[in-house]
Amino acid sequence: MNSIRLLRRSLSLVVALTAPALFAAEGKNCGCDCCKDRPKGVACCCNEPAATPAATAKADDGIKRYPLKGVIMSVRADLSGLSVKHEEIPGVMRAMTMMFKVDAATLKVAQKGQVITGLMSRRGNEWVLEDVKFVGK
Ligand SMILES: [Cu+2]
Repeated sequence: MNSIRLLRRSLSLVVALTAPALFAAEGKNCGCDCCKDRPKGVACCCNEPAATPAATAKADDGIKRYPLKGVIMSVRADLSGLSVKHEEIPGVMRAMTMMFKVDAATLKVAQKGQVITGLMSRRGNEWVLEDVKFVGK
């Protein structure tokens, strides 16, 4: 009985290790951890492209990015930036209000008072905020 259980366990381990790749090729739900909560027949998540290929590429560019949370104090379209009152970034920056360059899409939807998270990095003498997410008011 125990040996059967052991055999089943090691079998499922082998399946768990090999199935994602196999099923990924077929585009089927393989039952691996990431597929667990999905209905059967849904393409395996192992087969999906990375959620943010751009972010991955960015992470390889050698620029250090730090997660930040803050509140938009003003939207400065004239500077392509946001004035953000951000929390302390331990070891990097105390809590303060400062300007961040953001992309046009972010600038367009940003509003004063919004709580945001993002990744800040230094570019020359400017600070840039990327992957801006609006998390509340
Ligand atoms: Cu700062």
